[in-house]
Formats: sequence, structure tokens, C-alpha cells
Amino acid sequence: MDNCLFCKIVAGEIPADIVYQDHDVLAFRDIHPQAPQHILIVPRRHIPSMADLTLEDSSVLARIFMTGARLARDLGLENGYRFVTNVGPDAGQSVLHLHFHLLGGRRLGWPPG
Ligand code: DGP
Repeated sequence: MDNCLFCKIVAGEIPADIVYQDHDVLAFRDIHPQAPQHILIVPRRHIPSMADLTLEDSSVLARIFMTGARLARDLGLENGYRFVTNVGPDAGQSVLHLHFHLLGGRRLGWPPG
């Protein structure tokens, strides 16, 4: 997808601190971390947001969640973590390529702002 920041990271055209990758997904550190551990997990294939998911995306979505759980274990987040996706302007989605935030390493407030 032309002009998609995360597609460019997936393609290796923009550098990122990649912590995991496989055939379907890429996980890399957020450039503006909001917690001691802040990882973004994205599908390699361009999907604009959760609102665009179809049944065909089921397996990649499962892979994203399993990757989040595995990274949380590997990063030592045994006290807990948050796994969230922002959809649309009211939620503050700033990159139109589906991504989940894995946040942990500190006490996270609820409800989020
Ligand atoms: P959201 O607001 O949910 O769309 O989250 C987008 C996140 O992407 C935000 O937390 C900052 C992060 N981000 C933006 N540009 C870059 C970049 O070039 N590299 C990395 N690693 N993260 C980025």
C-alpha cells in the first residue's frame, strides 16, 4: 500500500526495532513508548483497521493475539499488560494500518483517557 507507514516498515523501507516476525505478522517497538514495554503488532498485509476485518483475516488475527501473549511472557510482564487497538479519529488512530499495542511494565490506569 503506497504511503502507508507500517507497510513501509514491513517492507524494510523504514527502520524499526523489530522484536518478532513471521510469515503473517511483524512486531516492533513503538517510537513513542507509553509504558516501559510498548510493542506494536501488525499484519504484514495491509488492513486499515479492525473495522475492515473479514472472516478471511481470522488466522492472521489469531496469530497477532498469540504473538502478543508470547511477547508478554518473553518480556516478563507476569503482572499483567494491555493489548489494544484504536479505531478511527475518536480513538486517536493515527496510522491507518491495523496494529495492536502491547503495553506493560507499569500499572495501567482504567478507564483509559
Ligand atoms: P495509533 O495512535 O493507535 O494509530 O498508534 C500509532 C503508533 O505508532 C503510535 O503509538 C506511535 C507509533 N509510530 C508512529 N510512527 C512510527 C514509526 O515510524 N516507527 C515506530 N516504531 N512507531 C511509530
